[in-house]
Formats: sequence, structure tokens, C-alpha cells
Amino acid sequence: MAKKKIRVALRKNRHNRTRANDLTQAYRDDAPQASSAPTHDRVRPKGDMSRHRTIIEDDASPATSTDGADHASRRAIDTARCLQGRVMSIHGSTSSVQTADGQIHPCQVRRLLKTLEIEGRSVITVGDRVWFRPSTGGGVGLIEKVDPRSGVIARGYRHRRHLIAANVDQVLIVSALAEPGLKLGLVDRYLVSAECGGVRPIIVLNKADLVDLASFQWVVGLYAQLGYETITASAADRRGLDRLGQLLSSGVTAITGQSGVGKSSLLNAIQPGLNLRVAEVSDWTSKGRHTTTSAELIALEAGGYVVDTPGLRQFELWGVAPGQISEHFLEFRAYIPQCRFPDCSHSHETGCAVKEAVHFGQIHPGRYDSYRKLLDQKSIDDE
Ligand SMILES: Nc1nc2c(ncn2[C@@H]2O[C@H](COP(=O)(O)OP(=O)(O)OP(=O)(O)O)[C@@H](O)[C@H]2O)c(=O)[nH]1
Ligand SMILES: [Mg+2]
Ligand SMILES: [Zn+2]
Repeated sequence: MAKKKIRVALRKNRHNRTRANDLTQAYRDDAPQASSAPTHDRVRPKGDMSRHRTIIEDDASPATSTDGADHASRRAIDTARCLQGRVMSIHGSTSSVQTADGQIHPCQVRRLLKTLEIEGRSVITVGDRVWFRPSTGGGVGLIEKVDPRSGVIARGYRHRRHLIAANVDQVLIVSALAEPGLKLGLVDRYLVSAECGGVRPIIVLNKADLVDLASFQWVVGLYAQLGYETITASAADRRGLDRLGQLLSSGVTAITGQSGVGKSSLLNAIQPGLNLRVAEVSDWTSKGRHTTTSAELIALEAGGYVVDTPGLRQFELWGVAPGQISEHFLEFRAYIPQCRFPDCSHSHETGCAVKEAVHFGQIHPGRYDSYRKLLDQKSIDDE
């Protein structure tokens, strides 16, 4: 196999305090910690920048993107000395890695892998499949390699990628019909994000016990017509829970949605005894709640794994060029080839078939509105 030398900066793991790279902390702060990583910008001796180390890696496996894990996945390791497992949770610099026999091994990321960190972000995330050298004598294992990922849940925050979970098969996009009220712009944003990450989206309209459902039938119709499974649910009256339980019983499912929409409550209702923390009072109006503070992979009794994610206050799309956003609005597809200009952005152009379809009621104006907000990179505040 062809080998390639790559140069890695040494300063990354020499100067950063490990504690500052704590993902859990990032969630607690309600913002990915990369945004608070001025430690990189500290004044350094000039020669410091040139401190590099050369490592040899396989040159054969595909690089799907430029992030640290993909680099990490291309590293050659001595698999005979390693075990394979799945990252269940990350607390500080220690990850819990589960092997096929169900055992949990506390592991740290090998220092050489840490050098591939980008902006202080850990190279691993919950759901990653990793190879690690088990500890001898009760210590921690060392993660040597991360397998290539499929199905990622990621969002942007202050122009950086915040990876929440990897190797996810489907995502429940949970919104509350009331307390807090439905924000379809946010649903559309999560939908585009799921499609981009290669994860099947399922829409959950939650807290159905609080509203008259008749006035929301059009929402169910709108998304069902686009081919998205749309479930009305309530932890309070157990509506929709059978179907959700069924969906969750295989593969890995992530649960996303703004804070307070009842994600943890739904999981607790589906599997009594799970005891995920939920907000004690329905104080969805108060800011900075965020009861769930870090992502964690949970094995369900009925089979399948779930990742309960914390709702983030701001959610930017990540990894989608403006020109690609329209591809993820499925109902636009039929009209796009009829636009006068081949590079039509469906915003200001004359002869735009998409805008015409909105005008004639073939495309829902709310969906077009969501598209325009995403195109303009306007953040939809989830407060
Ligand atoms: N009426 C009603 N209230 C609900 C329902 N589900 C959850 N709640 C209430 O909504 C509040 C928030 O629920 P959580 O489950 O903590 O919400 P979450 O989405 O996990 O929130 P974060 O962890 O902050 O992202 C709690 O006070 C729940 O009791 C429901 O089906 N009906
Ligand atoms: Mg929660
Ligand atoms: Zn157009």
C-alpha cells in the first residue's frame, strides 16, 4: 500500500489545555467551545510555528472531507494490537468506548491523533467507530484510529463545524406545537441539515395534547406530501409513541430540536426507567435552560440506539453551498430546470419558475420563505 508522509503541527497538543477542549463544557455553555478558543492566538515564540512532526499514513483510503477524523481514519495502525468499538459518550478528554461484547472501555485519544484536531475540536465524536489499544492494568485505553463516518449530525456555529454525532441512520426532528410554538423555519433548517449529513429525517410534532390538532393538519399534510414521515406525538397522553418506539428499535437515531420541545421526555416515555433529565417545570420561556447538556449514545431495551442531543440556541447550516440549498427543497426540483437562467438562485431573478410556482400556489410560501432565509444565511433564532 502506498504510504504518504504528512506533516502535523506539534503546537496543537503542546499548548492547548486539554480541559479547554471539553465537549461537555461546550454544551453547558450552549456554544461549541471552538468559539472560545483564543488559546490558539496566544503570543508564541516565532520559531514555534515550524515545529512539525512527520507521520506516515496510508495513501489508499478515500478522504471524504478535510476534517480531522478523515485524516485520522487514514492512519495505518497495528490492528492486531487494537480492539474495535463505538464511542458512546465523551466527557472531557475521556471517551467511553463500547466493544461488541458490551464492555465499556474508558479511552483517551492518542496524542498523535490529537495533533489532527482542527481549532481545538476533538477528532472523535459520539457514534464514531474507533480502534483502540486497550489499557493494561486498569488505566485508560488509547484511541489510535477513527473509521470513516456515514450519517453525520453537524451544525455550524460562528462559522465553524460542530459535529454532534456520527454513523447515525435517522434523525427525529422534534418541534413542539405549543410551549414553545411551532417554528417551521427551524424544521426546514433541520431537514436540509439531515439531508446533507446523509441521515433520514423524521418529523415529530410534539406536545399534541396542548393544541387542537385540526388547526395543524395542514402541516402534517405539507411534510407528508413531500415524503417525510410526520408523527404527531405527546409524552403526556402517549400519542404517537408506538410508532416512535418502532422506529427507534433499529439502527442509530438522533433526536434534535430546540430546547424545551420535549426530546428527553419522549425518550423517557418510550422507555420508562431511562430517567433522562427533563426540565422540571414547563419554563420554556426562560433562556439558557438546556436540560440535556451533552450528546450520549443510549442502547434501548427494544434494540437500537438513540442520541439525545441538547437543543442549541443558534443553529447555522454547515457544509452546504448556497447553490445547493435548493436541491434539498424537494418540491423545487421539478421547477428548477424551467428557470430562465441556469444558475438561478430563485431569489431576485426574472423568469424564475420556482417563484412562479409559489405565486400559483404549487409551492408553499412558508417553505419558500425558509429557503430564502437559508440562502441569506439568516440565523433562525430558536428562542
Ligand atoms: N404538555 C406537555 N408537556 C411536555 C410534553 N413533553 C415534555 N413536556 C414538558 O416540556 C418541558 C421540556 O421537556 P424536556 O423533555 O426537558 O425538553 P428537551 O427537548 O429535552 O429540552 P433540552 O434538553 O433543554 O433540549 C418539561 O417541562 C416537560 O414536562 C408533552 O408531551 N406535553
Ligand atoms: Mg433534553
Ligand atoms: Zn429560479
